[in-house]
Amino acid sequence: MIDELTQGLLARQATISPKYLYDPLGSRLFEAICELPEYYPTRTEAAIFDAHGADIAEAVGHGATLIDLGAGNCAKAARLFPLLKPAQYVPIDISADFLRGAVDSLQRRFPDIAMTALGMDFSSSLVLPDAVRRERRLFFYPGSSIGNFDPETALSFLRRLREANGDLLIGVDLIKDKAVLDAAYDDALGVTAAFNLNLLNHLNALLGADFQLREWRHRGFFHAERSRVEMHLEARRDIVVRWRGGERRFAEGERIHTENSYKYSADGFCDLLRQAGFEPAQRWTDERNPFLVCHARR
Ligand code: AVJ
Repeated sequence: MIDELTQGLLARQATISPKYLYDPLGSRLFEAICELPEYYPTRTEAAIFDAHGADIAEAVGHGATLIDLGAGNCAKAARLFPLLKPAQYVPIDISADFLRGAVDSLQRRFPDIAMTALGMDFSSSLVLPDAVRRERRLFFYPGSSIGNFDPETALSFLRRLREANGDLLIGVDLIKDKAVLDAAYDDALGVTAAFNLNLLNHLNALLGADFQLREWRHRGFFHAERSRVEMHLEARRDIVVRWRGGERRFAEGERIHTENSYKYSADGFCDLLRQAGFEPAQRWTDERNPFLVCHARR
């Protein structure tokens, strides 16, 4: 992890993986983002689950082992429990402590569902312990988190899910107006800015770095040709950052690339699922704020 971070900071285009946005404060800031008027994905996806819950439950069936990738506060999956009636719930998140707090209270609310919380980074490898039943696996990957991978990496990730013997219920954000996307990733209240800047706090803690947050500015915008939203942190002036074992100079205006959030067309994403060996069996969308929920069979 330390190597990954320092290499990223020293690269000509400095880059830090978005998974480092999620320290305990970052996870809470992300929860706040989901409540912003400009950030439509969470709300739109929830509306799709509400409108088509019965269909989704019929497609998925009861008694599955629901494996929640990037579960966070587990709220999305919990809302589906009454419909899907899973036999086992396996939330996975890189923010392990945050996850445990959420699962403890969830287990009290749903004592009949066997729960196994896993604090791990599933993006690099997906080794599930024996406690996770092999039959009837359903990977749940909502919120367009798949958009953090570039399409090639998304493809190999999807292949890995398929090889892990699961069907898939996935939510994917779709291409839409630039103005809507720009506002969603650079909101008026500045919560997304705080979320992005907090990455520097996390780096200070992980690396013993001396980032001063006031010297950096949030950038978040849609790049239509690349079909993705990009987030960057931009130096407000010439800065030298030091950490245990290294340093780097950033010129005024120079950026650290912190996130990509790819936006797909519904057909384009279903093609990707097919390339990964999945059969996209059913899809549900919201026309007003284009967003796709898809059930794919292995
Ligand atoms: C959690 C990756 C789906 O890309 O929309 C929200 C993260 N970044 N605002 C997204 C995020 C800035 C989010 N994902």
